[in-house]
Amino acid sequence: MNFKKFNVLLSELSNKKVLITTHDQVDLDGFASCLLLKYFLKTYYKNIEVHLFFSSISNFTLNFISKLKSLFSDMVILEENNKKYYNIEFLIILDTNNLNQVVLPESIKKVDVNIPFIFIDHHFKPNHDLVNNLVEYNIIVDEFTSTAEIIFEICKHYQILIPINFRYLILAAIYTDTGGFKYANNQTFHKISELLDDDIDYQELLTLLQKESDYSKKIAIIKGLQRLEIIKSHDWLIGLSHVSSYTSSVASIMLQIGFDVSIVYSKTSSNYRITTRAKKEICSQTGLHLGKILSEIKEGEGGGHDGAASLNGENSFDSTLNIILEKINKTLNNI
Ligand SMILES: [Mn+2]
Repeated sequence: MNFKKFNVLLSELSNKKVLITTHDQVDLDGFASCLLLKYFLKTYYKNIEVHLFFSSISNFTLNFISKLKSLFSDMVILEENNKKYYNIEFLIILDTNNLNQVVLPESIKKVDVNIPFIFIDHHFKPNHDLVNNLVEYNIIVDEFTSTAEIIFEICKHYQILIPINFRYLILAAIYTDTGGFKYANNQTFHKISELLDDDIDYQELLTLLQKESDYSKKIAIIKGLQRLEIIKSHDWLIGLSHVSSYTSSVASIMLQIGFDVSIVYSKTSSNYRITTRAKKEICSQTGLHLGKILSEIKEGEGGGHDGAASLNGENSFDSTLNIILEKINKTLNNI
C-alpha cells in the first residue's frame, strides 16, 4: 500500500468533522472496518470529530456483535448511530465503491453527494467519475481479501496498537469475507497470524461466528437448486437459477455441488440483482474475471472480484443476463 497520498489525506482530515459509513445491510467486514477506522482516527488525532453511520445491519453481524459484547462487556459498539450528522465535512465510504449500495443519512445528499468523499474498499471497479469523489485518495486494494485488512495495514503503518476486541472483529471480518478462508491468499494468512496472539483463542472465534440456522435461507437454497438450469461451456459447467433472496448463498452452494460457475438472480417488477460465483481454478486457468465482466455491463451497476461479483439493475433484465452469459462463455472458450 502506498501511504504517501493517505498521509496528505490524513492531514486534511485533522480539523474536519468526518463521517464513516459502509454499504447497506452491513456485513462484518463493513462493520469492523468502520469501527477500526474510527478508532484509528481518534487515536491518531485526539480532537478529531468522527461519527459512524450504519443504515441497516445484517442479522449475522448483529448476532456476532451481541456475542462479542458478552466477552467484552465494557465494549461500546453501537453508540450514537443516527445522531449528530449535521455539518459533516468529509465522508469515508468503506467496503464498497458503488454508491447504489450505500444509504446516506438524510443530512447528506445522495445524488451528487454534496461533500467531498472517498472510498476505501477491496472490490474491483474501474475508476468512475462521481461528483465530489476525491478519486486520487480512494484506496481500492483488490488483492486484499477484506476491507478490514486495509485498515489493519493503516494502523500498523502508523504504529497504532489494536486492542483485543478490535482484533476479534478484524479476524471475524476476514473469516467471513473469505468464506471461511476458501478465498484467502498467502497474505491473508500472514495477517491472520499477526492478529491471532496468545490472548485470542481461534476456537472461541469460531464459536462467535456460528450461524443460527435460518429457515428462509434453507428454503431459498432448496428452491434455487430445484430451479437449476445446467449450461455446458467448453468442459465447464455453468449453473443458472433464480430465488427471491439469498442469491449469494445459493450461488456459493452451486459451486460446492459441482458447478464451475454459478449465476443466480432475483427479480422484482422494478429491479433485479444478478449474483455470480466461479471456482478459483477456472479463473486462473481461463482468466475469467466476473467483477470485470459485470462492471462492463452498461445497464446496471456491477462489480466484484474474479470469482465473486454481482450486479444491480432496473432495466433490460433479459438482455443483461444474456450478455453476461455470452461474455462468460466467450472467456471459457478462449483457451
Ligand atoms: Mn468486504
